[in-house]
Amino acid sequence: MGRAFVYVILGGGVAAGYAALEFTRRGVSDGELCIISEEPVAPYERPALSKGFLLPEAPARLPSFHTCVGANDEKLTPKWYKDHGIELVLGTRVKSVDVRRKTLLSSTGETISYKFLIIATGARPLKLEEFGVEGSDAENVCYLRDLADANRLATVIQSSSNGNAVVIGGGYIGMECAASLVINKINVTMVFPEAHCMARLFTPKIASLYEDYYRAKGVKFVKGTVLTSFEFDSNKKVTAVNLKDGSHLPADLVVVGIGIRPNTSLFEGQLTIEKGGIKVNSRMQSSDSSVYAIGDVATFPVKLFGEMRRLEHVDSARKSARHAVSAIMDPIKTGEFDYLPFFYSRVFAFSWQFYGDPTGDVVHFGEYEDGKSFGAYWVKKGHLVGSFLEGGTKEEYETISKATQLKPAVTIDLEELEREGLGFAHTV
Ligand code: FAD
Ligand code: NAD
Ligand code: ISD
Repeated sequence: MGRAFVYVILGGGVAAGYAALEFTRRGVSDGELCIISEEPVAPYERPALSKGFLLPEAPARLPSFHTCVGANDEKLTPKWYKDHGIELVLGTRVKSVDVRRKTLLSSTGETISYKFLIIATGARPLKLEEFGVEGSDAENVCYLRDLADANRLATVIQSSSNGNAVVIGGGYIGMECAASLVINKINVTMVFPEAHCMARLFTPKIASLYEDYYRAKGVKFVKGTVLTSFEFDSNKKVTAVNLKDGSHLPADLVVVGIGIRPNTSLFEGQLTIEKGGIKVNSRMQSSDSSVYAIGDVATFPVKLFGEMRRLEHVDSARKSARHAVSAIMDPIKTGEFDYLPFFYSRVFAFSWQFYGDPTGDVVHFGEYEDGKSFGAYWVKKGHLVGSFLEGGTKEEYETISKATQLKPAVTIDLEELEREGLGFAHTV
């Protein structure tokens, strides 16, 4: 027995929520669209989980951050889906997919068939066990991907006030959670293998500015090493972490953010996989013409750089979702997805945005001394390819975004570019 839909979205995260809104705007009929998600709640803005959700005072809680409030758009509550005739199948894992037959099999044993499938399965956190360290299931070792993880982390934070946290990983989760832990009056030590934080994006100069601020807030950094084992008490709670460099750090709480893997396993052997994600064309269409992929799980052509990329950020999830729906419902009028990669973060009172590709020569500009408004450009083969700005105004962010999208030739020398700073983006 099973149900049949015209459109099925597999996964109920950010991309699914934005796709649903786009479907309704383009006129989907009652009963045509189904979203099936392992999570027990309607799609929400995942970025809130490492920021507002972890605040000690007035923390963000659902329904306040259901999609699509992160893009200042409608808030899609469970009632919204009902009112729009969208079947929201929650708390249900899809166990297998038969792309040839166009069917999904759910964990409840139901077969759901589709005419068009949109894969929006996102990604899962990498586990320490994948690096040979046991202990991820201890009650005070926290990963952060979904609402259940965030609830667990918030509970452990509450019971660790004035205690010690070890944050494993110096990427987005590490930096945002470390800031939230400090705000919760927890002593934080960050451990990561690289020479500085946010190594995938930040230059040493940018990183040192944020690291100095974190240090001033009491955060300690242990760099160039990794965790080798945990120590446990008789209740299997972690009491300390041991590092490869021989250090031993007492811990009431451990947060692990060591990267993600896209959830592609249902499709391996059925669809083309590239760079770890489901390969799609500029219409977000996979190697099977009835199947589309969006968000963290999709590897798509980034026209501006002439390369296939898989991005792990919310803006790309939102925009790839809208584009896929447009390509399905209005194939003639839908052009190529022309996406400018956009990343951002907010920690303490800092707020930065990055557009483009952090490759080539870097030129820093602005006020690094006062730490309030500073930035960097990346110049490759004589063209501006990336722009970073901390503490910008809405207009300034728009300016660097537009300039980077144009990939202009940089005809002045790099010292002059440094002197011109933001002024250069204004002239593009
Ligand atoms: P997800 O939002 O992860 O959704 C995937 C969904 O698929 C989930 O609901 C999952 O349960 C479901 N699913 C997977 N497999 C199955 C299955 N077999 N059956 C049923 N359901 C399934 N990006 C930014 O740009 N800025 C930020 O500030 C930012 N902050 C973040 C903070 C946190 C804590 C996290 C975890 C991520 C953050 N990101 C941020 C990244 C951003 O949230 C992701 O890029 C975005 O969520 C990707 O959307 P998605 O829909 O592809 O995947
Ligand atoms: P990440 O890729 O940003 O960082 C992973 C970090 O893991 C690296 O910086 C490195 O320091 C560390 N690492 C790697 N191997 C390690 C090891 N063996 N031991 C210790 N550390 C190790 O990934 P993340 O921070 O885990 O974030 C997960 C996902 O969530 C990413 O897709 C990220 O884009 C997303 N996210 C984004 C934002 C944002 O855009 N503002 C915020 C939070 C989360
Ligand atoms: O993009 C975002 C972001 O950074 C958040 O915290 O979406 C969420 C929402 O703004 C939460 O309300």
